[in-house]
Amino acid sequence: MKIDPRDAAAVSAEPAILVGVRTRGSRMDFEDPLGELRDLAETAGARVVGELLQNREAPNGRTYLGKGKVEELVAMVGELGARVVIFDNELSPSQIQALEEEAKVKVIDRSELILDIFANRATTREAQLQVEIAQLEYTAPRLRAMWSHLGQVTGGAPVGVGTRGPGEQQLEIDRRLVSRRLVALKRELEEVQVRKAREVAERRAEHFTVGIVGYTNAGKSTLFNALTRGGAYAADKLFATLMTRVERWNVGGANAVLLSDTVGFIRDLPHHLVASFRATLEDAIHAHALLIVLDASDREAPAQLQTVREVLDDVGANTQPRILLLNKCDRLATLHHDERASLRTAAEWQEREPGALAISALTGEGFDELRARVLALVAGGVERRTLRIPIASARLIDAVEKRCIVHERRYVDDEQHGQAVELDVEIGDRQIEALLPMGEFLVDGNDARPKRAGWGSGKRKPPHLVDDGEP
Ligand SMILES: Nc1nc2c(ncn2[C@@H]2O[C@H](COP(=O)(O)OP(=O)(O)OP(=O)(O)O)[C@@H](O)[C@H]2O)c(=O)[nH]1
Ligand SMILES: [Mg+2]
Repeated sequence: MKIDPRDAAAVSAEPAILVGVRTRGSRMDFEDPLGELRDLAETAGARVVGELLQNREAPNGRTYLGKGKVEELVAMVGELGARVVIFDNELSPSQIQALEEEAKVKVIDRSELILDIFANRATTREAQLQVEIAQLEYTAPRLRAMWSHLGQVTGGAPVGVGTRGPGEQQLEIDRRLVSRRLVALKRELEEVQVRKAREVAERRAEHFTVGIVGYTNAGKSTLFNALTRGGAYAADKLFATLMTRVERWNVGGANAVLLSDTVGFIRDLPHHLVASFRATLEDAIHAHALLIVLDASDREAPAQLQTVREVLDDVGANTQPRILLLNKCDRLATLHHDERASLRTAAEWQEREPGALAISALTGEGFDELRARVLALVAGGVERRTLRIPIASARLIDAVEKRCIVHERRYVDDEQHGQAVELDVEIGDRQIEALLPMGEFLVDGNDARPKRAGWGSGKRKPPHLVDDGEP
């Protein structure tokens, strides 16, 4: 038997009713509480025909919604011909079961919806493995509910769970099949990930790496494409990107870094999903620096930034320097006055987030400053220094000329070192380190080689910059 819970949770093209329960401390958007769920549902392909919202101190244990609201929902389902009900909240298996008994249609929650989107987007083997594992782990305890979905899928009236559904024995067999499949999938994923972790470690040891992270739809892939040769899929959809991409980005002179585009974040992502995200975010977690992309034209930007920071903490990406990018600044001018009034102004952002940089991934506004900031990170503490390099080390001299600002050149000839060139340059610690593999030289009269703190602390091999073309 092939276990494919995707069929069970798939919502494509189905008339759907969205339901949200706003409890105390909920992070829903106040003005449009179901806005994000609507985007998610549409991204998954559902047709939203109705919405229902309830404010409650705490959810109802059995049906999440209060009794009266459940009746309202049942009536709506009938009137609007809905085939699926999508909850913004995370439901327990028994709540799903109880709601399905009442509504007589499929009920899924936000996590299942997100998983459904992931399932449709997953194109690489790694992403497919991650999605299937997350689905099985999430769905396995809901097998009963799943079987009622399958009852519908296979035609006929919805099966009342526990009445005409599969017997306990069948459920037990299915649970065992699920756990066996999980073991096999996890083993395969582990192999893929060991290889991936090795690649990431290699990249990190040899290059300065920069990860682009941010809320879904913030413009990460658009920025990535604008800065590099591109190739990342960018679209006005949630979770357009599921796998990381890595490309080189020239940040000025012959200094290039490796930039990675990553999967977007979203609020209230359940923990098992975060776990599968973790591997997807390997590049970002181990990056030397992070660019946090925020859609500054979205009213929810402050809450989204908070989510992004929480996820970064969760996955352990919290030691490297970060640059906050206020993206889509070109849109601000086109917004209606009322819409703009609900946004933070650039000045307000600056005040709360010193160092935030307004950019537009579409028009390229702010890119020069962004390059300069990243270059400063790459270079380390830039100072004016004098380098003495043997004339014979043509490659080294060339690299310095290309990567640094050179104020003066002098040719010198000393007995100990022979013919050399002295360059007065602006150069950072990391740039010096990056030059070490190319040959011996003096910095302000001292051998350049004494130990310096590298990018990858404890790494024996000094990391170096990517060479864009021949020096
Ligand atoms: N006006 C404007 N639109 C932008 C800008 N940057 C991105 N967009 C649009 O925002 C939408 C989402 O862009 P993506 O680059 O796919 O966003 P993402 O962060 O990669 O999204 P996910 O991969 O889904 O997490 C697209 O329709 C882009 O054209 C910008 O600076 N200005
Ligand atoms: Mg993307």
